[in-house]
Amino acid sequence: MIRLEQQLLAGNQELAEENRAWLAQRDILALNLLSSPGAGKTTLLERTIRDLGHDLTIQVIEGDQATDRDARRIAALGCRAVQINTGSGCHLDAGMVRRGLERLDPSSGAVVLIENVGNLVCPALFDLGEQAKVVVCSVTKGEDKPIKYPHMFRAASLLLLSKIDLLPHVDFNLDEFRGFVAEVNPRLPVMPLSARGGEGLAAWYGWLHAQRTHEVRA
Ligand SMILES: Nc1nc2c(ncn2[C@@H]2O[C@H](COP(=O)(O)OP(=O)(O)O)[C@@H](O)[C@H]2O)c(=O)[nH]1
Ligand SMILES: [Mg+2]
Repeated sequence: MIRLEQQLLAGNQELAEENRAWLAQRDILALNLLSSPGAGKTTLLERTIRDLGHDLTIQVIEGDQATDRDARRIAALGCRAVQINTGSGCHLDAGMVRRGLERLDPSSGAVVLIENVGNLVCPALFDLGEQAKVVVCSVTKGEDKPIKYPHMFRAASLLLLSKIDLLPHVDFNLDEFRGFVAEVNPRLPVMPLSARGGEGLAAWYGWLHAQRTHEVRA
């Protein structure tokens, strides 16, 4: 079992490096968005496209086990999007993303946002060739997810704490959450935000622009 898993991950890593080179040649920034189901990834993508779409060419790869609902939500904004369905699979892998990129055919200089299958476990293991993993955690899910699913929080470069407009209505202790994050990954920045009300979005947009600049210079 362990050898099979090692072979699988080594094969994925090779494809991920090919994706990374392919993206770099085209000067494309790709980010991998991860969360449990329903944390608000697609809503955040919609809002980001509405707010930054005039400035950045944003294109999207959507991953779900079934349906093209999310890709249709993105396409409704006039943004290019492709849906990947994983069937019984619980994560996107680099081969799926390569085929997704071929279908998407992103423009040079674009930002490709990849919404992974909703799952805090398996997607952490699979490099897709992205520049960075962004984990989204919602205030409705409790403070303890970072210590329960530490691999995801160690693999991520940024944590977006979503739905903070709901803080007055849920039992969620922000200080305790920050403490749990620091326990598993002290270098992980935490940005609380609401895609609904707009609070905190400026920090996320600033981070996105900084990644873009870094990618261009790299
Ligand atoms: N109150 C509130 N609800 C949100 C926010 N973002 C998303 N939602 C809701 O959360 C649910 C799941 O959102 P969705 O974007 O589909 O999550 P995904 O599965 O991570 O893509 C939907 O009912 C959204 O309307 C937010 O900032 N505030
Ligand atoms: Mg979604």
